[in-house]
Amino acid sequence: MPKGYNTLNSPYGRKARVAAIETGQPNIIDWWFMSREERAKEVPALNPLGKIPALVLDDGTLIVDSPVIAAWVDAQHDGVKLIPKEGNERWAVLSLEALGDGLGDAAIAAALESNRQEGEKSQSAIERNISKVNQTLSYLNDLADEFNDPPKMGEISVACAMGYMELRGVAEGWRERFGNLAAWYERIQKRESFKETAIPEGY
Ligand SMILES: N[C@@H](CCC(=O)N[C@@H](CS)C(=O)NCC(=O)O)C(=O)O
Repeated sequence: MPKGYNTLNSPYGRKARVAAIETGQPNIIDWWFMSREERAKEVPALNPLGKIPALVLDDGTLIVDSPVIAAWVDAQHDGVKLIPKEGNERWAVLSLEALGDGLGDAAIAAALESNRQEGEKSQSAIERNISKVNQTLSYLNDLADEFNDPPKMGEISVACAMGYMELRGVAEGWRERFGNLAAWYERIQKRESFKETAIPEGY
């Protein structure tokens, strides 16, 4: 069985797990949920970028990063695809997935910078990243009424990034400012795939 390297709080790793559940393949990957120390020790030998998620197939093929792992998961079943095979719908789904990933990047960067010691942290880096988060939330708020239901890979990526954003308290008060998006986010959290992959307390 393919071996997956992951953590319990990664929005990117969660995307791949949600994709597996949404396509009816909950056990297609044998995940190792690593601690931060295990990741630092083990992952660079597989993925030179040292990042999770990473997937190693039975023949040793390495698959990175999360959009490619998600595409691999989607290629393993014959049902309705999370990533449409052709047409403008394909490019719209992949672009929404990329926006979700970028939202996760900005939320992580803001959270990491905020956690640095006083005197070492850059207020301008924090503000730049929070501004990217807010701009993206505003853009998504305008699109939310047209989101796919059931979700495709774009919506999955956005919701996973927002889960991390909430966990770290980036963009406080976003629900009041972006009501459409908040209503959609509440609905998607009720899906089995999101409940099963919720970030545990304490992360
Ligand atoms: N673009 C990558 C981002 C992956 C990523 O940033 N993973 C983080 C965890 S959420 C990581 O492994 N960070 C460790 C590091 O950068 O050393 C993807 O979509 O998979």
